Amino acid sequence: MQPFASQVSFSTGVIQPSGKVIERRLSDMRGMYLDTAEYDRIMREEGDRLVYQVYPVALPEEPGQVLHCTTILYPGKVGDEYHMTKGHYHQLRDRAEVYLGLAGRGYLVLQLEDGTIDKVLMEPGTAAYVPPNWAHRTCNVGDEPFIFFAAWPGDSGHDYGTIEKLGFAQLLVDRGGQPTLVPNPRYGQG
Ligand code: S6P
Ligand code: ZN
Repeated sequence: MQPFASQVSFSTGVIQPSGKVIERRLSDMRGMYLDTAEYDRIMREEGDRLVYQVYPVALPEEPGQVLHCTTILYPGKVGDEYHMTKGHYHQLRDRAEVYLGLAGRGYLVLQLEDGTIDKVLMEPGTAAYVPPNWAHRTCNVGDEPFIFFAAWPGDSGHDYGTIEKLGFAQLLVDRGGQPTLVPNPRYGQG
């Protein structure tokens, strides 16, 4: 493989050239937001919102590579729960990851498989570390797109199923203007 470079726009999050851009809409996240009545109302009255996009640099997912991409997480809420990514563990649980905040304001929410939760505030310039074994999800707590760059080992793989089934033990919600973690009453119900 030859060395190469990609251009990352810090203001828009667009990477050029990029691989296939991933778009996640509200309909891709059915069951993930706690307030299902509000989810249904938005889908019915406002339509299927774009929640986030991922611009990947095209690379083979194999040992030795360092995969990297940007995520553009649009502002908004479902009820009092902030727009968020689906969240995942890495298939190989001991593969870590680095996030770098480029624009906007968000939280990285992390969880171990025993339900232990932590969160890290991310602003432009914040390099946040996802250690081995932690599931990770980001939430936009601002009024502008929250944009970050991520890099992780090429053989990590993604396990979405565990989070789709069990959820996160705590959810990030707006409590009087303050992003606050609250217990997820549906955690672990499968
Ligand atoms: C990949 C890394 C990020 C996420 C992206 C979208 O390991 O953690 O690039 O893929 O932020 O989140 P998700 O949970 O839908 O993959
Ligand atoms: Zn990841």
